[in-house]
This record gives sequence, C-alpha cells and structure tokens, in this order.
Amino acid sequence: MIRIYGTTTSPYVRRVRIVAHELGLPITLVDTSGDQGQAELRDCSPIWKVPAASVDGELVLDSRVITEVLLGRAPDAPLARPLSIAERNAITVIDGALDSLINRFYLARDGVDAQRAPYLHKQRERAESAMRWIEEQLGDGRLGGDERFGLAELALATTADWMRFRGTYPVDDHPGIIACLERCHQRESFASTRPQA
Ligand SMILES: N[C@@H](CCC(=O)N[C@@H](CS)C(=O)NCC(=O)O)C(=O)O
Repeated sequence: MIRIYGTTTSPYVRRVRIVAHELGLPITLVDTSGDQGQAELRDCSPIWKVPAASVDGELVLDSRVITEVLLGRAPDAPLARPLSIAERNAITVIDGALDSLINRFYLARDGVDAQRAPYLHKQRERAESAMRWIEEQLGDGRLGGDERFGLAELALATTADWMRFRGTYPVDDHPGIIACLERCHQRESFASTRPQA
C-alpha cells in the first residue's frame, strides 16, 4: 500500500504521482493542504516537506527516493532505465532552479520584499542561469540525449508547469523547454495531475 503525503499543486509531489501513474501503481494521496493532512505529515516526517510517503508501512522521504522505491516495483518499465550522468546533472540543475523559486515564492507570500534581500535576488538569478543551461542542453533534441521519456524530462516538465501556474519564472521564453513540456502534456499521467488552484 502506497500513501503519498502532499498537495495537488506541489511539483515534487506531482512527479511521484506521475511516476505511480506511468507504472500503474495505485496510490492514496493524503492532502496536506488542510489541518488534518498537515498533522499527519508532521506525525510521520520530521522535516514537514512534501512529498513524503508510506510504502507498505515504511516511511520514505524526498521525491527522488520515493521515485526510486516506486521504480523498484517495476524494474522492467521503460521509466526504470538507468540514467546517464547528463540526465542526472540535468535533474540536479532543474531542482536547483525549482528550490530557489519555491523559496522565493514562500517568502513573497509572507510579504518579504525580494528587492531588499540580496539572497532572494541571487535565488532568482540562479533559477535563470539554471534554465538557460537546460535550454542549451536541450538544443533541438531531448534532455540527456535520450529519445525516450525519462525522469529528466519529467523533472523539467513538472517544474515548467509549476513556473507557469505560480507565475514564478517566464519559462515561455525558452522554446526548447516549452517543446519538452508540450510533449509531456500528451501523456495521460500529466493531463490527470495538472496543478489547480
Ligand atoms: N528535495 C525535496 C523537495 C521537496 C519540497 O521542497 N517540497 C516543498 C513543496 S513543493 C515543501 O514541502 N515545502 C514546505 C516548506 O518548505 O515548508 C523533494 O524532492 O521531495
């Protein structure tokens, strides 16, 4: 039994929901946006971040680790293929951008003025540097040079959708990233997990 703690708007939670969907694994989503779900999350995870998961009663933290555990249940699935270093680097860079923008998003929601905090300026610049690098890596093709849908594309498309959804970064300025996003949008796993306010 797989319980995923998280919200329907978090890009990291969406990644594991998409992986479960692609693998045909049933999950129960425990919505942590309300008090009850938040209390359950805090009962099981000392860092209170989503996603967290309970897989057959075992606590699993972080989207990368949850993904690994889910893929371990379907080792022959196309998505479970080993990643190249280029793909792993791409995921690290995408996550660097996403973490920076999530940080800015939360602080902006709390009324912190980004103009007055040089670190928040750096967070924005880091995101831009990361996305420019990803755009360059994409060229005309796929991230990491692999033609098949994989975890790097998944990371990129969930991040790009979240950037649009929250208006945190002008991702539409990157045509290669948008082409990747549009390919991913054709998949049922993406269509059924679109973030909604
Ligand atoms: N490295 C973590 C990042 C997870 C993360 O940052 N989640 C955000 C939501 S998208 C969160 O729970 N933030 C809550 C907080 O910072 O208090 C993962 O991949 O699971």
